[in-house]
Amino acid sequence: MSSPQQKKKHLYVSTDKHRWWKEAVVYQVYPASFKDTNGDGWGDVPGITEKLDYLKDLGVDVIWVSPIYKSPQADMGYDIADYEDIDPSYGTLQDVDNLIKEIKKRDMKLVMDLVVNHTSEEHAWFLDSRSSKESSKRDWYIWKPAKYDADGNRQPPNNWAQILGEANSAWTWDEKTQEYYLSLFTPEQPDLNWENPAVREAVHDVLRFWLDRGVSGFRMDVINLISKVQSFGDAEIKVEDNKYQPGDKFYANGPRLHEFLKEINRKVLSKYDTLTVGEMPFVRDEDEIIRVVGAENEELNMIFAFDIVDIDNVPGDFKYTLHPWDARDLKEIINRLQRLMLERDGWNSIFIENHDQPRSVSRYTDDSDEFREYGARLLCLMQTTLAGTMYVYQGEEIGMRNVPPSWEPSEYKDIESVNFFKKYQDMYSGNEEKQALARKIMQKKSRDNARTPVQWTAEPHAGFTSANAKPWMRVNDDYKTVNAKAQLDNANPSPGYLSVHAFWKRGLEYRKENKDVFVYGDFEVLDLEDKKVVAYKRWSEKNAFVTVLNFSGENVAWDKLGDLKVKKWVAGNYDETEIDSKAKSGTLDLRPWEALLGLVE
Ligand code: TEU
Ligand code: CA
Repeated sequence: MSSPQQKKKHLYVSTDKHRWWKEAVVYQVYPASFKDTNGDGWGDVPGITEKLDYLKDLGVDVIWVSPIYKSPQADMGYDIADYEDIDPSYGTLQDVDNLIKEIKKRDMKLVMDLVVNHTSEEHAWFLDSRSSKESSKRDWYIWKPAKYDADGNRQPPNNWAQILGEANSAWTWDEKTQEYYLSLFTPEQPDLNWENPAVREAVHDVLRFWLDRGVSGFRMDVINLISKVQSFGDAEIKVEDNKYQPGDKFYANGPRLHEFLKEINRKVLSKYDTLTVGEMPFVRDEDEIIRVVGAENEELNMIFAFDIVDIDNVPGDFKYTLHPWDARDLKEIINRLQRLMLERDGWNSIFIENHDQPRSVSRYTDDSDEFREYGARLLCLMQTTLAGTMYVYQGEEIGMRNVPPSWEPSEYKDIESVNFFKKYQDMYSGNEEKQALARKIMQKKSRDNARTPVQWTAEPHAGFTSANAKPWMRVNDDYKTVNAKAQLDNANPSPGYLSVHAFWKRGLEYRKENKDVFVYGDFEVLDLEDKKVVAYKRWSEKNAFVTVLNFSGENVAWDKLGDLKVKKWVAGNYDETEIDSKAKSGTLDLRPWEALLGLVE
């Protein structure tokens, strides 16, 4: 199979400690856009309950719901005003209890989104904190006096940029008490002060509240930002034409992060059987990652690493930039993270979409009518054959696309897009080229792309809400052809082809049947150098598979199978009635975006 040298390097490694959360298929629901049941154009909790049979049938084990707590929705619920209540736009606590009951009935689990780096400015804790410098909750948040420049103008305490609006400072001035508070994401999202033990205890209570109500774990929003370097110094100047600078060196994986995570684990999580996944932007350091997800370290089960979803950002710059990439970049990331977890007993999460990212079929493949379904099946084949816990984002299973380029900027609702577009209008007013670039970047990178309503049917508003309602966000124009019903009704659109949905369903099933390989098995990348093809081998003591993915719109004669011999091609994104005619060794002729999975001798 592999050369003797490689064999020596890769004695069979397996993270063979079976856990339910390693084998689980997690489906992310972005509730506002999932399913509306009361005709107000906004998705709701009963809408999730209504679709449980659909999710069960797809092969989902765990449902992660983005925030449904009480919130003024400045950042779509990632600004929480009450951790122990549900926003009326989503329903009631009783609706959630009912959802949990129905989920359990189907032998599935619910994971909540825990947003505790910051609260809403409308949370009672913050209202109290900002009421006076003497408030007992003053130091529940991060308050600092102003600085003054040479001309005597008031300036924020340092030069950090706001994450969801980089033209602005990360600090917000409070007129009443004449100090700044830290608000890394938006002024409506003040950062909690985790240095204060009372804050940490209050957070622990939030976890207990939901665990005792029957949830099975948490996706922890930007959990690696909770410990800040207490000097609050200026960040290095990296983006020349911006007043404020990326400050992540000071707040990502800060000095007390591991202490705080271990405390959560010891005091709360260790008393329950949970799935925990920490969202961790900015971190690339392997030791840092293993400190969190290493089996021995008692922090979190896994993290969301940003390597793949940052692949097209200009390094060191902000996210709303465009940067070319090819299969080599993707392979480098996959290889590094797969090997890291095997060699150091950690655990991966496998995802390429969520509510903060553009649609994967548009971003990593070709979403034209000609290739969209091939691209979506290719990405499914990739994800379902990698080691880690699988995350599927709503609509990914039917190959939903980015919003069309023709949409006006006014269709973009996300605060991050709004701030970005405003920055370009302010900075480059009258410059048509820059305005066109801003629109292009938004269409390629904005979070709105993933937030259009789920396309259930070909009926008005794609069946997301009632015909006479106005959905909170416009439905993608392609819903008449791209929708779940069409793919369920016609799982075999032509002989040898599966609909994207049917391909996902079979892929998830196959992954579970062969979990010794796909979940727990070893990994070896084939040929890091090729610019178009991503390929790797996965194996256990029983079986070995090879995945070959042509990440290009061209025909490729690929000859890097080496001494691997394919016994049988078991899945492909082209006509599977002809799959047996594909070469089983030597040179493999790949069509545009062709993807193959083979059982290896
Ligand atoms: O996102 C954190 C984050 O850093 C990015 O993914 C963010 O979306 C941005 O695009 C970076 O440029 C989490 C949530 O997933 C996101 O929806 C929230 O807006 C954010 O935290 C604040 O809670
Ligand atoms: Ca509703």
